[in-house]
Amino acid sequence: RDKRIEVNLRKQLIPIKQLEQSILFERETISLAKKLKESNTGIIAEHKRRSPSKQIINHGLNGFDVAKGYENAGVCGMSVLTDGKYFGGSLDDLLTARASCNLPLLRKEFIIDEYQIIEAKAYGADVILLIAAILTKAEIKQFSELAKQLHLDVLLEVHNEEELYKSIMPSLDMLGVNNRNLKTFEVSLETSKQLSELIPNDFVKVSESGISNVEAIKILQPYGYKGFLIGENFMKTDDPGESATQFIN
Ligand code: IGP
Repeated sequence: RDKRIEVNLRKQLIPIKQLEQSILFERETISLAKKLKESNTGIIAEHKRRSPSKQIINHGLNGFDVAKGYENAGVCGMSVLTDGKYFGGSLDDLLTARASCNLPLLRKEFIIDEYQIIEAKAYGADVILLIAAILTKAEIKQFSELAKQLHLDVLLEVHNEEELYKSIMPSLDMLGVNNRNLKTFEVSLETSKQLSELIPNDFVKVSESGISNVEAIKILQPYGYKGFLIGENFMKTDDPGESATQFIN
């Protein structure tokens, strides 16, 4: 398959057998979905160096401090961008987060291959992201079922109704509505509002992107959202943990 070749060309891959024997692969994972259900604030704080829309977001914050700061702030989970090309992230960033805190960690990546899911677990992730816009229904099923076998939570991301209808299946834990239009990069909380009633209640609803103040959360909670994924708003400051605190108290 073309996609697989693409992944293989990117770097020298560690054999799957070796990943499966790693210490972190044996680690008992923590459920982000469960934490969100039990929380009143539901913040998932992201480690994000740069983005296609904003270029540089921060100038080299220390990853240990970021993860510890988020944990001390009382967030429910942390998202770590591991994509290098568009976001300047790496698997090292995931390992650094894993070494610094006990939060459930989401591997934020464009997952197009089973290998990346096994890799996620071997590098300390608890949750994977699947993006409906780049996957077929069959792939979403295959990848989410593998994740469940590995005791990883699955966050499925949608932008519109079609993607949502295509994706609804029992092997997902959380449904994330991305407020950022992938073509124009514009963000609008209206997307979360409009799609909320179409998401069955068995899934934890997460609103993603463009959340820049507590008011946005107060607006979205009545629509059933329990999780709020926030990156830039925290990472653009000198102390992301401190910035997250303001969203929790
Ligand atoms: C965070 P923001 O606007 O708070 O920085 O957004 C997160 O939602 C965003 O980084 C994101 C993303 C993605 C990045 C959501 N879905 C998919 C890469 C791939």
